[in-house]
Formats: sequence, C-alpha cells, structure tokens
Amino acid sequence: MATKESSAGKRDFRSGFVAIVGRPNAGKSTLVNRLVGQKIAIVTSKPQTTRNRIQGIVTKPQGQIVFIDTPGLHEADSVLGRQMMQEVAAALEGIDVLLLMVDASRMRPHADDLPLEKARQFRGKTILALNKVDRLPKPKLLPLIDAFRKAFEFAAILPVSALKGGGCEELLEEILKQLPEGEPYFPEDQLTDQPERFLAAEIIREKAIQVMYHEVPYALAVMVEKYEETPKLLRIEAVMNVERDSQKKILIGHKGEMLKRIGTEARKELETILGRKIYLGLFVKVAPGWRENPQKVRELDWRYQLEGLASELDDKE
Ligand SMILES: Nc1nc2c(ncn2[C@@H]2O[C@H](COP(=O)(O)OP(=O)(O)OP(=O)(O)O)[C@@H](O)[C@H]2O)c(=O)[nH]1
Ligand SMILES: [Mg+2]
Repeated sequence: MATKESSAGKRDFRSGFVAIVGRPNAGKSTLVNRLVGQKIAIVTSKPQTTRNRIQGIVTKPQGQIVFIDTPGLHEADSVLGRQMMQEVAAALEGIDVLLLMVDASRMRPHADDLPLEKARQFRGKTILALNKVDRLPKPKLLPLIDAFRKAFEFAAILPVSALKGGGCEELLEEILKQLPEGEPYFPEDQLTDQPERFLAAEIIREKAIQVMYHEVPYALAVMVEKYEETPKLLRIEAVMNVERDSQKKILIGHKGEMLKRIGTEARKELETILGRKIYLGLFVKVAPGWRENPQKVRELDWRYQLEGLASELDDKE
C-alpha cells in the first residue's frame, strides 16, 4: 500500500518520441535547440543544412519528449539527397507523435503537398507547428490555420516562433498531452544522442556554410579525425571535404584567410558549448563528386564513423 502514492505519481509521467518533419529551412533545428535549451543542431539561412537525424531530449516534471530533428523534405537528386530522405523515413519509425513544421511566413504554405503527404502516410497523431509567425502579419494567421485544418485532420495546430520563443511552451504542453504515460527513456540531464566529436564537426560545417556561397555549402562534408583530451586543452583536428579543386580554393581563401575565419569562429563556439579550451586544426581535401558516391556518402556519415571508432577500440583491446 505504501507504493500507492508513488506509483500514482509515476502514472502521470509521459514520455515518447516526436519526429520534426518539414521542408528545408522551415526552422526545425532552431526549434529543437530552443526546446532543448542548448545548441545541439546547426542552423543556417541556407536550405538542406541538416543531413542526419539528431535526437534532442527535453525532460520536464510532467514528462520526457525525445525530439528527432530531420533533414528537410525535398526531391532528392543525388545519393546524399536520397540518403537524407532515408533519414527522414527512419526517423518516423516507432515515433509516438509526428510534428509537422511549415514556414508560415511563406506564400501559400498550405498549398505545399510534400509535408502533408508525410502526415497522410504516418497515420498517427500529428501536430502542426506554424513557424516564423514573428514574420507573419496577424490577420493572415487565422485563414492559414483554417486552410490547414481543411487539408488534414491534425491533433492540434499551433503558431510558434522557434527563433523568438513565442508559442513554444504551449507546443510542449500540447505534445505532452498526446504522449502515452511511461518512464523516461534517457537520464534527465542528457540532451542529445549526438557525441561531442560529431557536434564539433557540425559546428565547423555551420561556420563554413555561413561564410560560403553558391555550391560550396552543399559540397562540404566535415570529418573529425582527431579528438584528444590533453591536460591543458581539447585537441580537435578536422578535414573539410569538398568536391572540386575550385571549391577548395574558395574555402581556403586568399592567404588562407577564409579557413582561418571559419576555424576561429568554430573554435570560439565550441569552447563555449563544451566549456573547455580547444585547439582546432582544419584541413581541406578534395573528394571528387563524393555526393554521388554511395561508399563516400556512407564514410562521411557520423554514424558510420562511430561504428569505425567502436571497432578500432575493439581491436585495441
Ligand atoms: N524569423 C524567423 N526565422 C526563423 C524562425 N525559425 C527559424 N528561423 C530561421 O530560418 C532559417 C532556417 O532555420 P533552420 O532551423 O536551419 O531550418 P531547418 O528546418 O532545420 O532547415 P534544414 O536543416 O535545411 O531542413 C534560419 O535562418 C533561422 O534563423 C522563426 O521562428 N522566425
Ligand atoms: Mg535543420
């Protein structure tokens, strides 16, 4: 009988997995960072920034939500693009709630069928987040909600601003309502499933995308080759792979200025996130046409690298 109270308390706790799916640039990664309260996913103004699914874990007294950030939905025209769309499909497996996100500030977002198609295929509870409402004139909001309501039977439609934070608490509450009762999946202080060394690779890629233009951001893949704790600092060495010599030249810049700038910005941000002094060494390599090479696309994927690291450790034992 003594357990009655605690088990009753437990019964109130909800937990589950929620995939965030939408077009590139809708603000999915911005939302995950905002809800988790720390940067775990990179954000840029250019579409197709996220390439892998990344878990962001939010633990509240009422429950735990494991968000899965995903690459933006698009018609893939490369091996990399198809792999990104497979990441979205994999993210949808076994989730409790689908969180569809659209950029509400765009022209006629309700006329875009690709995100709605995902919702139709999913068949489970789907919440719609209308993002970037900070950029939407108020009179436009209600007609937009109405149009989406007619297009699909959402469990809820919520206007949010992932950037400014508006509506985000309400969104969390609504998601928690839709989750089943259950135990947390992760310790309450865990924020992501992504190892630090891959966050480091992503931060470097973000800084490069921010200063690059044309095709260079899309042709870039960053691999951390060394990640060593020394008594004084964390030593990171990373290779930035691009597809062509011309892209390598742009990335290095005049007298190496561009590379230096990317390195400095990445190091500073990583020092803030990881709370350690960091040495960051950056190298640029050409991996010709890697986005069209299935083997290369696999090798440059952090999950694949993680398997490699695990077997390296096994070999040493
Ligand atoms: N004004 C405004 N901008 C936003 C909001 N949310 C995100 N953004 C901006 O939209 C751009 C894209 O944001 P991301 O979070 O990278 O978008 P994403 O959906 O993850 O994009 P992909 O990874 O390419 O699929 C960035 O410039 C963000 O700052 C918002 O609520 N309001
Ligand atoms: Mg993203």
